[in-house]
Amino acid sequence: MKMTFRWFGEGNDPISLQDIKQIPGMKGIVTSLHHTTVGEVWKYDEIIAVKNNVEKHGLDLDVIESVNIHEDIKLGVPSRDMYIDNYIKTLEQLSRAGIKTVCYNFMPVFDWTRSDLAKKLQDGSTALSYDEKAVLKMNPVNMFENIAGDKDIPELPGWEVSRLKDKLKPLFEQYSDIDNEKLWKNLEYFLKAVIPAAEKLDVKMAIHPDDPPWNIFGLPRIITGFDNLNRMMKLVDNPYNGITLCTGSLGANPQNDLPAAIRHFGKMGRIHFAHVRNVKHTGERVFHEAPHITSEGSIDIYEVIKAFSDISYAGPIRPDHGRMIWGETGRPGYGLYDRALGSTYLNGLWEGITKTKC
Ligand code: DNO
Repeated sequence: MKMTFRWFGEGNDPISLQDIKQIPGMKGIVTSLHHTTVGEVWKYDEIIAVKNNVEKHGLDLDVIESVNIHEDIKLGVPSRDMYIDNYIKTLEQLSRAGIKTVCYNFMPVFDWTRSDLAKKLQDGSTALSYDEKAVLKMNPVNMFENIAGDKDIPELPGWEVSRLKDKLKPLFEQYSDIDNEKLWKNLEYFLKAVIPAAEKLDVKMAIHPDDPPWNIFGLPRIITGFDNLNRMMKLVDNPYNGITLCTGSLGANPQNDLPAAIRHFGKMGRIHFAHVRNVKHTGERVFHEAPHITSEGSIDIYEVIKAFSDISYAGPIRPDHGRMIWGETGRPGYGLYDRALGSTYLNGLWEGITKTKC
């Protein structure tokens, strides 16, 4: 496996590439053109400028997370064809720049959803948390304000709050007609158009599981577990139609057997990217994000890395959300310190497991 770190770009992330390079064992960067608007075609010059900057710091630009999907594609309205064309054009530019893995998700309206972005844990650190009862009490139209509370929190990745702000109400109305099966149809339409192009361009598509992996606010969510991941892969049975194996998102549902999923999809050659983090379940659909180490959460991270080692996973992996520790402030889930600790722990597990294998 190749250790990578998510970075939000120059001027958009308080963490520098140099900070990231100083994390022992860190090899690559996962980023996006965060200033672009969903649906537009990315410019080659802008992609290459980011790539050069990353490489200048001794790191590789391994994955784009994410090239987001326009809501019209998820809704299946006629303008989707134009947005799908644009999507393919963006993949062409990425391929031309030598970037060969793209992470994306197919969640309607909201990306990852939490009830609190800074839940105080016993040791004084703060973590992202989810409590279904609290979420259900929220008005989704004011979702961001609800979870940010009085905290001065920058925009969340994937949320595009400013773009969506005035559109949430009409969007919810449009989605009132879309149930899980219709969303499947719209995903199929997208994949049938995009995967053959991705194959030609040698760009691996890695869908990210829904977080949390169940419907919220009456919006459908379909990338939720083993059977649905299998169904997604069968829609277009092509190795370029793969997944981001995210232990935190899938692991929010204790029914999801992560090591089994890693072995199964890994043997099929469909895991193109991995996010590894721990969550602590404290009730039914109640959890908070925990330090990566197995003893602190509900997911056995040793077993997760063992499964990756069993499939000889050689792709990019990154620590995922960290807590805020040691007084750090910044993007919820994306501070430097706890993610750096997470990455060295994951590398340590990998070294231990692979060296003791005969
Ligand atoms: C949250 C991330 C997600 C992820 C997207 C992929 O921290 O895991 O925002 O990047 O769902 O498209």
